[in-house]
Amino acid sequence: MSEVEHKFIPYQTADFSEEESLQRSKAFYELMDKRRSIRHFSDKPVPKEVIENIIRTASSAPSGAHKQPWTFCAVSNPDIKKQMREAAEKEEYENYHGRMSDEWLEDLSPFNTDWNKPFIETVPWVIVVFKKSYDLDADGNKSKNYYVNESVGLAAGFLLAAIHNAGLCSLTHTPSPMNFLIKVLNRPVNEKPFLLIPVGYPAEDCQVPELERKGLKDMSVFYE
Ligand code: IYR
Repeated sequence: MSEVEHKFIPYQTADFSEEESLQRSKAFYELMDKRRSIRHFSDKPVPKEVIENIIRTASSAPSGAHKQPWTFCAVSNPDIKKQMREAAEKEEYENYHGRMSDEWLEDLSPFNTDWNKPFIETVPWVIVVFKKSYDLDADGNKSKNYYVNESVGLAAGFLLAAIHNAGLCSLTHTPSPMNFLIKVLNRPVNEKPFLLIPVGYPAEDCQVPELERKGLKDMSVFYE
């Protein structure tokens, strides 16, 4: 056990009334309920500062022992986007031509997806989220991270919410396997790709499948 005294500071939440909490919880639900994954993006630019704020928000997520075991790579460089598109399409071609089961392909049919991923090049920004299985300092010393998948999943959730809150659209894309991203983005050995997230505005003719969300009764249980 360490003998070091660690500093604690006072914490205060916003002091909302019950009525304010009710209104805010409803307004936030209504905002988030409008979020949809899209696959038809415009090439309209998004300022770098917006992306920086979105990434700051993502990195405010809780993580195991506050290790923040993630790296967000924000790519607007056209050559790198082209390399990512080509490598993703190569893997996805194999997925759609034999690697995915018939049941899987059937489950995906409402979404009209295929191996073509032009949006990786169209969008102004692609954010690739990496998880750090362990930390590595400048001298090559390793240190542990904890609950890495849970932590990075939470940060990715914050990221998607921040993207939507800024009036932008995203897709949680997992070209599989994703190891080509390590090479293309020149990431260190302790980082593994977690999600590839195109970020931008929808194309003018963008459509999304008509989906229903589960109601409260079908996805929650209250024990009062
Ligand atoms: N990675 C493929 C297939 C795919 C799989 C699932 I599960 C999805 O929800 C959507 C797509 C692709 O991106 O096309």
